[in-house]
Amino acid sequence: MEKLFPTLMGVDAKSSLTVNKARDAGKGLSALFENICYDLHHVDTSPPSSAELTKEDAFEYFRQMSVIRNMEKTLSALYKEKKIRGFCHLYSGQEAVGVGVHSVMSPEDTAITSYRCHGWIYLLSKSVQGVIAELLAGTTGCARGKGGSMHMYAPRLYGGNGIVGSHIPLGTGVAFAHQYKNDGAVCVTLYGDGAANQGQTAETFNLAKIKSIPVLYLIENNMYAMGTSVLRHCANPLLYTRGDTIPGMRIDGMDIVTVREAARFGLDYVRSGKGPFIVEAVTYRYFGHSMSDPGTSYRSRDEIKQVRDTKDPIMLLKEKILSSELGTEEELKNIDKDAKAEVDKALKASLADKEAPLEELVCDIYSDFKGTVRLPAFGKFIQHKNVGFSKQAVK
Ligand SMILES: Cc1ncc(C[n+]2csc(CCOP(=O)(O)OP(=O)(O)O)c2C)c(N)n1
Ligand SMILES: [Mg+2]
Repeated sequence: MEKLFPTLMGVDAKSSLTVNKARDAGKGLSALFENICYDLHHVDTSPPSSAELTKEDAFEYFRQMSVIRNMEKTLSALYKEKKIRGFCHLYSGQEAVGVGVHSVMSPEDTAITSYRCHGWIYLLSKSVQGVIAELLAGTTGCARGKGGSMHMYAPRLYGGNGIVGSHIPLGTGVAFAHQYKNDGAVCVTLYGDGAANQGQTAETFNLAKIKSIPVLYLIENNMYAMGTSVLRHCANPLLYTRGDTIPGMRIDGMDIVTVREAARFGLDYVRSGKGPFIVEAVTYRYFGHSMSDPGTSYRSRDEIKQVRDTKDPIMLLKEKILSSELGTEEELKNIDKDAKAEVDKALKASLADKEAPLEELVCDIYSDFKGTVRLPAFGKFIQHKNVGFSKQAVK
């Protein structure tokens, strides 16, 4: 681990930002952070080396990351109690990527990701119940209990996709629709280090570049594809260079200020009409690949502990807030307490939820279809309806 993280980062394993004391220039408290590091590939203008962080934003990022962390802890416990069946891929450790990227997306931008989607669903739906109830197969889940961990949806989020790499062309297609409609939006297409090796990724890059499609490829390089480390599965582990002529950058994905600035830079580039851009965020997953993987046969407990102790994204933001005096320990404790309460409330409501009736199996297959759908196993025709999200799944 000591070698893996810095090797991948190209920067020091410790968060290297310089912290300045917070001040109020009339618009509320904010602090300046300097020395943001990026590894660049075909990027011709320099991304910002410093960034201002307001107290309001810092607290909101801290809250969102705490909600996701607590939500995933709850899901892990539910899985162990056998209340969640099937797949369950947790996002813990990667929170700075989701929260940082989401914070700079425009309201009309879209996103698509792999099965490791719980954090992203929460960010775009603002509902913890939408995630927990989905895993418990309840109707207030974000796919009304029919999708489970891998097939979750939220407004402007096109899944939750189970086949590795399959959503990279899909996200590029969503972006192509933005271009076709000329609506100014970008599709943030997230994928893992393993998916970077899929053949369809290379094909998609070619089309995206040649057509200047407004897509931001956001690689969540958590260093492993199931049990295989990125240095073992990639002939070229510099994933941000693998778009060839597509510009890219690699960043510390555990540092939310860096993630936010990189995503903002990438989104601006894409929005200006220049075509696709790649951001590789180097991050880490704390749990195994899925809940059925203990996650310790191909990496040591020491490695996980070392990341938790030195690179945890929530801890790094907390340190920034405290050392810049943007906030106090007490304030952060209260935010975390509220985050836990939000998750507990969603858990209670989700446990009280019910499964959808059989007829709902054929709902929401089409966007607008008034006919019937045959359910072969039951030998019946059932009226197709659009039911959509429950009000608890989207806030
Ligand atoms: C086409 C395909 N091949 C193999 C699998 C089995 N599989 C599921 S996840 C995974 C690893 C993907 O790793 P990565 O892209 O790094 O994402 P992460 O799980 O680390 O978020 C594999 C090989 C699959 N789902 N789809
Ligand atoms: Mg991975």
